[in-house]
Amino acid sequence: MRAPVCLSLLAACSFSHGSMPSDTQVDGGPPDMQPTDHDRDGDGVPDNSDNCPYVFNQDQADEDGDGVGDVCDDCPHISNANQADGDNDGVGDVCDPHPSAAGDHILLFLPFNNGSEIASWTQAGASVDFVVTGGKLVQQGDSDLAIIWNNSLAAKRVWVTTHVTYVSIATKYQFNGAAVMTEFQRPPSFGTGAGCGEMRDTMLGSGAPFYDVVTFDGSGYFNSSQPMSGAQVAVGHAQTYQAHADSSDNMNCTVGSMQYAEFVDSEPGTGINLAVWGAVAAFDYVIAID
Ligand SMILES: [Ca+2]
Ligand SMILES: [Ca+2]
Ligand SMILES: [Ca+2]
Ligand SMILES: [Ca+2]
Repeated sequence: MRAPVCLSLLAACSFSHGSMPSDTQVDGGPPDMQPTDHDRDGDGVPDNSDNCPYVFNQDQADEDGDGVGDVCDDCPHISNANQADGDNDGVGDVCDPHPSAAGDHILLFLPFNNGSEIASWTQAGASVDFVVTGGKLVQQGDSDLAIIWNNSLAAKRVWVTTHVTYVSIATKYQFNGAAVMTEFQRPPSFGTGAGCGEMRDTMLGSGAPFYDVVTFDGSGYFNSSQPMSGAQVAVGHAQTYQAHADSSDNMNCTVGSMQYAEFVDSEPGTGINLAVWGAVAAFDYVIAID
């Protein structure tokens, strides 16, 4: 019975040869190398759906939702899908402190998606309870003073930007507010430093003004800057703070559209500081550009 079967197969093969497509034509021979198959950074996400096809980022985190992943976004905190960068220094035009002069770079960007981002940060103050949750860094404690900082960065000349939302206000304290700071020193126990943010002083009475640059030393806070307008420390209030100290020790503070500069006796190397007073505040991110 074997011979007829073999003959039949041979006949079939002979008949089809030349009229059917070759094996290579049918299945492409070697594995197809279509764009959908590429994963140049090896993070398991194919290039055509990878928001950073050249940088390993399994989590595909995209803080500003512009379709460009955090690790390859030239302004990871501001939506800029076109990634325009006029001076080609890697910092996008919309967040470049010097958009027409190359030389800036992103020193640090923390989107607060993972607790490991603050593992090396040091906390100070009473009842401090900073946690990373829901993509934010939240100071949850009912604290009169809470400081968090990272001493690994010489932040004096760095442009530090954060976005904060007030979750609740602890009315039992005189001061309520939050700030990003380019200096903080301890001791003395209360600390000394200067920050850019907003503060409400309840001792100033009803309709109290709000201040941007905040300075403090071992004995108290000093709201030595200008009153705020159109902004207030209140539940739900959200604002962007940017602090930068120049070579003359002027701290330049931007709160929303307001800008203010004040002399501070700043010391380099004291790291990036985020502070909250008498409030529960949530920080979306912190970015440092120098
Ligand atoms: Ca990939
Ligand atoms: Ca992005
Ligand atoms: Ca962006
Ligand atoms: Ca640039």
